Amino acid sequence: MSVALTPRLRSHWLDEPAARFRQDVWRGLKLRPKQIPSKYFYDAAGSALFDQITTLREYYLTRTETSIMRRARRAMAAALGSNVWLIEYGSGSSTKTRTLLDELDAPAGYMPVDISRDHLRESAARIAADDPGLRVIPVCGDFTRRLRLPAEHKAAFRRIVYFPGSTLGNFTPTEAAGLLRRTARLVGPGGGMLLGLDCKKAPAILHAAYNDRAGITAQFNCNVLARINRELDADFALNSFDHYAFYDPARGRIEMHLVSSCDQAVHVAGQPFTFAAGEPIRTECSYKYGARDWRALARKSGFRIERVWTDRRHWFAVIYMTVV
Ligand code: SAH
Ligand code: AVI
Repeated sequence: MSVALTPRLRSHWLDEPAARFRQDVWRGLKLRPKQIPSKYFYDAAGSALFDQITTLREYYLTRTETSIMRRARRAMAAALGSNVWLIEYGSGSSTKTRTLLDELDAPAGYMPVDISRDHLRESAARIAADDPGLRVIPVCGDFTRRLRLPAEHKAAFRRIVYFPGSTLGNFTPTEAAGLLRRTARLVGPGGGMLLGLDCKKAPAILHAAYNDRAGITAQFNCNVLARINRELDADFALNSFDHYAFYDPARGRIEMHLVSSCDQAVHVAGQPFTFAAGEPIRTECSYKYGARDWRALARKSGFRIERVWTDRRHWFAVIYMTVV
């Protein structure tokens, strides 16, 4: 369905049906360990909480990536070239994109893709208002599914997928390779991808980033249960699940859980689920990358790495790759 927001802002809403949300939650709560897909964090409240996380002292990711983007913006724009369509996965507030768009030579258009409908609507409207000459086509949908993107980008000289924030880290290595292979097909020969990835580093720094003192990450984590209560007629007792996040150096990933503090039963859309005291629901994995990991990923998915920009401490990397 297409909805006109402003005369220039034609939007595509490929909404996730409530039935799929219910199926995914039912299926996940039957697994051992129980799981909820991390994409369900992002309703309006979840996106607002994520934006708060990006400002936390402990959450160095956004600050570090932003500084890389600011410092390297000219070199990035030169590498991407003129007249490109910029397609962004998981665009959120599109803050870092602004830096890139301001520097690009005559971009053909900007297509932010995000699952969080209201947040996307506001961010896209802001970008369009800031740059009245830019064609902006927001697409609300799940980029892990076979999205049929609006055809406008096909006429462009070159397509670039921008995927910042280390959101790729929220997928297993197999899922990440699949997503990148589909991206290579989408942008085609001559197309490219600009990918932001959080790097492996001292476990204590990673641990602190997902266990902030103000408890905002805990609120972000618990919001998924509040969302399930709101949208799926469920009865999670929110104060009987505790935020628990840790870094597993062997797997190179943060795991985020909600741990039941007592024996209890919960109903989700009429289905009962039991929890033992101490039983976790895994809500997110956040993989951290080293140079060897991203080289292997690019090789497997049909991309050639052209440039890598990083910060002084090598905490975060922004990688430009083109289709081989
Ligand atoms: N790119 C922003 C936001 C990162 S948060 C930044 O770097 O700060 C992750 C974003 O991806 C959220 O806006 C969330 O709504 C979106 N997202 C997560 N999984 C998604 C999926 N499967 N399909 C589409 N959007 C998704
Ligand atoms: C969006 N994504 C990369 C964030 C991350 O760091 O994995 C989500 C997040 N989870 C907890 N804090 C932030």
